[in-house]
Amino acid sequence: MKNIRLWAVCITALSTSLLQAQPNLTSFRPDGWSDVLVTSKQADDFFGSTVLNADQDIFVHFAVVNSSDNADVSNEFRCEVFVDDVLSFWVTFPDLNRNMFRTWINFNIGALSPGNHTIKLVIDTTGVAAESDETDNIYQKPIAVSGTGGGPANHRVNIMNFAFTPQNLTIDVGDTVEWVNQDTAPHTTTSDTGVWDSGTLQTGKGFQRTFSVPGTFPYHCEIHPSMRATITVAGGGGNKPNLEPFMPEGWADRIVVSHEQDDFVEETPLRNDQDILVHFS
Ligand SMILES: [Cu+2]
Repeated sequence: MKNIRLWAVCITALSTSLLQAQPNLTSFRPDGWSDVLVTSKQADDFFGSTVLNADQDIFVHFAVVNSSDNADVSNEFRCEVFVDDVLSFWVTFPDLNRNMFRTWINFNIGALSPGNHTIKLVIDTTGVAAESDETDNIYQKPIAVSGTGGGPANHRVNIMNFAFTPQNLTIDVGDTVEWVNQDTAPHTTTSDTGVWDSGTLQTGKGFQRTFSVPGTFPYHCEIHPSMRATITVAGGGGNKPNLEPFMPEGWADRIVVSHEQDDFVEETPLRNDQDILVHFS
């Protein structure tokens, strides 16, 4: 009798523990990624940036893990990505075993308007998996998109393989440069002339600086002095076209008013009894 009772207790304990074995889906940062959800200006860039340009497409990458070590998700489940609370795209994963993760990369959400935006990942939107924790299925990430039309631009310098890439970068006054350390070793970006110093940047960390003065700015890594590079800041609109009024030879001014056709020598004062012709260049 005692034995039977003991078995009953064991079976009850076993079934309770089986019932408690639940999967848990949540967002996940794979090795080498800067976050669980990454936005980038280029495909296959999993460090990405939260500072993006309005004239460039934006790529979204995210990863989902089943953090349970005793239960699988064996059904297909759906994840949705929202931009400013509007559904942008959704993905269906076939299943997800315990302690495994899946990624979805290089989804092009197009360009966004200048200003601040929020990218939101919602995991298992249809509630397929009964999870041990249903409160960790949403991840939100703020991003900033800067304007176009000759306005300031953002540039990226990757620190990888003990080098700054690109090594020589030319930008315009007002533009911002973001350095991101993609090496396993720590680095710095330090101006040779004391204009800026990022301090030590560990793997995945970045540093930003806006350049408001034209000139050539050599810099280096304090930890590895052989790492050298240059930012060249061109004067206001130096490499952009510039339209302005112009005075051709033989003209009296950039705008000429006259009473006769092909008369580019100004007549003043003009008379009110004749048509007035306007010429400009
Ligand atoms: Cu270094």
